[in-house]
Amino acid sequence: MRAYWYDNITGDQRLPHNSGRDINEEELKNLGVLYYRIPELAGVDALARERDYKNRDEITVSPAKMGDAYESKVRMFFHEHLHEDEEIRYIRDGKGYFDVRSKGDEWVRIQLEKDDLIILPAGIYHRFTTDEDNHIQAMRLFKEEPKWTPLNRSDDLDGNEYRKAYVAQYAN
Ligand code: KMT
Ligand code: NI
Repeated sequence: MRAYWYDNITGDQRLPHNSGRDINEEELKNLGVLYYRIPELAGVDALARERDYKNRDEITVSPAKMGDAYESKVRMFFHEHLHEDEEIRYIRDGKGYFDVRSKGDEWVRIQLEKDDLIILPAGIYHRFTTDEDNHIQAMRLFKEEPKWTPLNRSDDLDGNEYRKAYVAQYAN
């Protein structure tokens, strides 16, 4: 895992976009984002049990797996959105970037690779992209079934109870 301020330069989302200014784990924690390195699946099972997760799936994002749908999927994941539930992403292979919004509404880019696990709190605005290698395999863990849906950023979401709870706890 490596985290840094996004450089905001227009162009390919799959490039590193590293401004050169790093962010540490403590700063991620202040945004409600938790990071763990977990080499064994048993460790993930324990964490999931502790935090009361009930569902999981595995996704491979690559042209080999997705064919013609790959490019549109990558664009879709990169739309800024939130979820009404905390979510875990556990990387099994390949690499990718999760971008999360800072308190000041800037992008923080988090590079994840195999054995990296991230917990995103409910209500945080974020987006995802593969990198130039165009391959990631990830386990996605969900607390509940009905809340998996991404809600794209909009002013309407300012009144969303999960967004409000996130802002109250982390973003003011
Ligand atoms: C998300 O919530 O944005 C995602 O799950 C992206 C795909 S996981 C590699
Ligand atoms: Ni998401």
